[in-house]
Amino acid sequence: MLFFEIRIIINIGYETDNSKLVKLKTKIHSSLRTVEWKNNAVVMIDQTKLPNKLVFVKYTDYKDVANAIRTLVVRGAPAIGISGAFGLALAALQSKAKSKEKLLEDLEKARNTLFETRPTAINLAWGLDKIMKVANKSNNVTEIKKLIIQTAKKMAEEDIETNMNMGKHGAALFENNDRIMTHCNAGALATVGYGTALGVIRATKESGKKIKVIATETRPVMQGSRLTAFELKHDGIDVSLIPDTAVGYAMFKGLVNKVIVGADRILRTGHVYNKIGTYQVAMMAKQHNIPFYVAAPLSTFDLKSNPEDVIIEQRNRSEVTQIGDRKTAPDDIDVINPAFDMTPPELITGIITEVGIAKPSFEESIKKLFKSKM
Ligand code: RUB
Repeated sequence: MLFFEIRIIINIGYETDNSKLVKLKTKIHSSLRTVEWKNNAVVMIDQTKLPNKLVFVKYTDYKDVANAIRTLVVRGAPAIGISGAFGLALAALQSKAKSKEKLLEDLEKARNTLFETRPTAINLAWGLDKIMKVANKSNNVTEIKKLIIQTAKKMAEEDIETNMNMGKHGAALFENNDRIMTHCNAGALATVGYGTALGVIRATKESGKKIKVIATETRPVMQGSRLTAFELKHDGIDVSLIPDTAVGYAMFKGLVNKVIVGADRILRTGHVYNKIGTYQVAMMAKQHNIPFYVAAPLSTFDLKSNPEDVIIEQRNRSEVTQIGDRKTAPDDIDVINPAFDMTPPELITGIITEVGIAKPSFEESIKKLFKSKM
């Protein structure tokens, strides 16, 4: 596998240490990019190493990008959408094709390899299809290569802009002294930068309101403790970490008055697919009369599928039977390890997007949001 580990780059102000937690000198959303295109290579933060080490990996082979998506080096719906697009840009550069037809064949093969890595987040298909459309419309090999790279870079820049706009819309829903629960990581690390749900939290804080965040640890991959707690703490946002099993306790005790999460796929009916455990959080919020918001860009919407069409990714049993190298379950135990679940629309108060907020009934209001974009 082609990659370099970069331990210290002074000009963007971070440092890493093998034994201690990573300490950053500047804000994550303004100083770091989760994934970017640099000198004909894709550079990304290896999120499997956080919060102990900040390691940047650099790929020049699209197959390594596919592997990075599969193994959660990069994760989070918008981030894997952009990584897929950059993966295709690498595939175009790698291709030795002399004709447009042959190059399109090579790209189609790369598209399939990248697409098969993770089935639930629709953003991956969105990123890949957008690039394939550009390739199909271009005239020749040189033009395809140039336009694919240009488009993928533009998509990455637009991702940040989209998140900032989502933040502006969403911040209006939050008030001074709100106590906001979030699940998994829908932050700068799940996107190119700034974040979706955490983008709204950032924008709320930037608007001068005082807020407190309660982050769930998000078993079994711990995106909440490893990534959300890390991100918010480094950016100076007041955050407390709780075990997933303390969601009911925290709501019952009044430690939470609003919830916001991200999404991996949203159907036209307002069914939301997000990290496993989201459904439980939403149910518990309903029980305690706590508003439950979802923040996601329009690229996370799948207007064609019905709930029965959506594939829920099932992940490796070892995520559940061990912590690191230590076994935490009997050998040969049967394991069910879904990575996502579905939250039905009746549990959702509002869906925050870059063009506005969808409210029940979702089918009509989602339609309106898409119309306003055209
Ligand atoms: C990530 C996950 C996140 C959404 C956030 O799962 O479920 O909550 O992707 O997306 P994984 P967004 O870590 O397994 O990829 O940033 O669009 O809200």
